[in-house]
Amino acid sequence: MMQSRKVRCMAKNIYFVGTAGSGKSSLVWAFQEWMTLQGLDTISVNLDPGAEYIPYEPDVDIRDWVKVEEVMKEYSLGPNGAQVVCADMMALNAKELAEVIEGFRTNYVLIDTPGQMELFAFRQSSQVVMDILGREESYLVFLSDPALAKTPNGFVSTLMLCALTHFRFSVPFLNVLSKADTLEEGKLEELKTWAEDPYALYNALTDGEFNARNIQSIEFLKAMESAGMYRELIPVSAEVQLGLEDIYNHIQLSLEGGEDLRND
Ligand SMILES: Nc1nc2c(ncn2[C@@H]2O[C@H](COP(=O)(O)OP(=O)(O)OP(=O)(O)O)[C@@H](O)[C@H]2O)c(=O)[nH]1
Ligand SMILES: [Mg+2]
Repeated sequence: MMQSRKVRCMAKNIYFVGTAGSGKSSLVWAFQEWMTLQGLDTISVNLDPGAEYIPYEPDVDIRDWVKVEEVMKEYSLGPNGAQVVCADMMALNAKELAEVIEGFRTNYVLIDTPGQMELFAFRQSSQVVMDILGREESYLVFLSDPALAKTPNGFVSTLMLCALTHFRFSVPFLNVLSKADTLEEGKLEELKTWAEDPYALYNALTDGEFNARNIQSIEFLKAMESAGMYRELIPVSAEVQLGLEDIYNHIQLSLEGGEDLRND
């Protein structure tokens, strides 16, 4: 008898990471909508204990365990201090979080990370969370915000932020250019060229001028290239549903060797 193609295996944990306001929550929402339309089984997890507004209803929400507002009151802390305490408290609740997620018996866990990316990227607690949820099946989608990436120097900066995040977690990753719909066509083409051709970026960085800042950017760019961080940048948009299939294809290729779990 033919086996059904919709095989349930160990869930893949897909972390959406990026600077504050880069579009993480919107992309989780759009990607989940797209996955659902494809007949793929997903859940969304909010890992931002300070989130005030989330454009979707998370299936699992860290705020059920830890909330910035409450920590501020209980420990008389300001918002930043409370965020740090909350980030650390997340690790204490990671096992329970993993059990709740496991209870959904889903294939894809879409994880929305805190607004301030340093809380996720640089606190030890997120390493604990990733280990407990299953590091081998983890994938990072790093969001480069056009607000930063649109200048040559900012473009290299966002490559470095992506590299730093990857360096911290060492799991397969994809660098996406979020909110691509906000860029004029010419600008988007220019950013795509920078992403495909290091010489184009090199030329844009120097613009014929060699000053200390340019030389520094070029050295950083070279470091990104030799560290294998100078890679494809996928334009995506939650607003106009752009690049969502590209994200899925990259994840499949990386974690599943290309096997498609769609029930078509
Ligand atoms: N035009 C456009 N706007 C977007 C897109 N994605 C997000 N935005 C807007 O960007 C702002 C921030 O989006 P969020 O999804 O909340 O970003 P975030 O990274 O989750 O923000 P924090 O969690 O606060 O760091 C909101 O005003 C969104 O409407 C997009 O694809 N296109
Ligand atoms: Mg968010």
